[in-house]
Amino acid sequence: MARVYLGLGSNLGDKETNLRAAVYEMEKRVGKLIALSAFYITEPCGFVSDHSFLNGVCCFDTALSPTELLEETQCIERDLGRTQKSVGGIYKDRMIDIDILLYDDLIMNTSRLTIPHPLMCERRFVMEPLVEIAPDGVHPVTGKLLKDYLLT
Ligand code: PH2
Ligand code: MG
Ligand code: MG
Repeated sequence: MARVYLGLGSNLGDKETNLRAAVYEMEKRVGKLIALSAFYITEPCGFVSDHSFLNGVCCFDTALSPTELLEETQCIERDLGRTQKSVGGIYKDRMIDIDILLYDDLIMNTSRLTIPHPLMCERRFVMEPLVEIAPDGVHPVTGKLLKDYLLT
C-alpha cells in the first residue's frame, strides 16, 4: 500500500462537479480516500485564459504502482471529458486535471512520470491545499517541510 497525494484542477464546465466526480472515480478505481482539501478558486498560472480554476488536493491509499496510478488517472481525465493535453509546456483549458504530487517518499524520474511533481513547490494552488491536508508533510527530495514552501 502507498499513500499518495494528487492535485486536482478544473477551469471548464461545472468545476466543483468535475473535481467531485474525479474523487468519486478515484474511490472506485484508485483506492481508499484518506483526505480531501477544500477547493480554492485560483487564477490561471503560466498561461492566459478567461477561465479561473478550482483547485484542490486529495490523499488516497492505493495498491497501484506509480505507472498504474498514472494510467488510471489519465483514463479518468478522459472519461470526465478532458480532450486536450498540454503540449510542449503550453497549457490548455480543461474539464479536469489530475496530477500525481507525492507517492510515499518515492523519488522517480522517467520520461513519462516525475515524482514528486516537479513544479508543485512553486505553485501556491497546489501547496495551499496540500499543506491543509498534510500539515507535517516533508518534501522527499529537499527534506523541507511542505508548509515552509508557503512562507515565500
Ligand atoms: N494547472 C496548470 C497550469 N496552470 N493554474 C491554476 N491556477 N491551476 C491549475 O491547476 C493549473 C494552472 C497545469 O496543469
Ligand atoms: Mg497540472
Ligand atoms: Mg496534468
